[in-house]
Amino acid sequence: MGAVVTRTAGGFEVRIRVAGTLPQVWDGSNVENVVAFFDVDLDGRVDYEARGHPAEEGWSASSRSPSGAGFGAASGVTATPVGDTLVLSFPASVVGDASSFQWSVATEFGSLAQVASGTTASDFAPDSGGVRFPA
Ligand SMILES: [Ca+2]
Repeated sequence: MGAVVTRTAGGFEVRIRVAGTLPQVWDGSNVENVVAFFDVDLDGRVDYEARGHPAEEGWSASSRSPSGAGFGAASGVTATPVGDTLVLSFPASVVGDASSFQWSVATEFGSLAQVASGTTASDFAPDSGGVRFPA
C-alpha cells in the first residue's frame, strides 16, 4: 500500500494505492474501509479521518472529526476508485482547515463486528510516526 497527499484548489486529495484492484461495489458481507488519518496538532493522536468504503451502488465516504462523524455527501469526502488506487478528495474543512499535519493511511477488511471493535480501531490507528505534510 502506498499513498500520497496533495493540496488541491479546494482542499486535499489523498491517493491510496492497494495491492490488486479495488472492488467497485460492496461484496454484501465484509466491511472494507480505506482510511486516511490526520493529526493536525502533532500530538500523536488522530484528530480527523477521511474514509472510503464500497457500498451497494459504488464507493461512499465518511469523515470523523473531534465534533462528530459525517456520512455520504455530508462527510465532505468523495471516494473514487481508479484501478488499484482510491482517490479521497475533500475540502480543508474536513481536516479542521489545517494546512499542515502528520498523516497515515490504513485499510480495514472484515465483518462489521471485527471492524467495529475497539481493539481493531486501536490496532489500525497510527500511534505515532505519521508522515508530515508538507514534507
Ligand atoms: Ca492530534
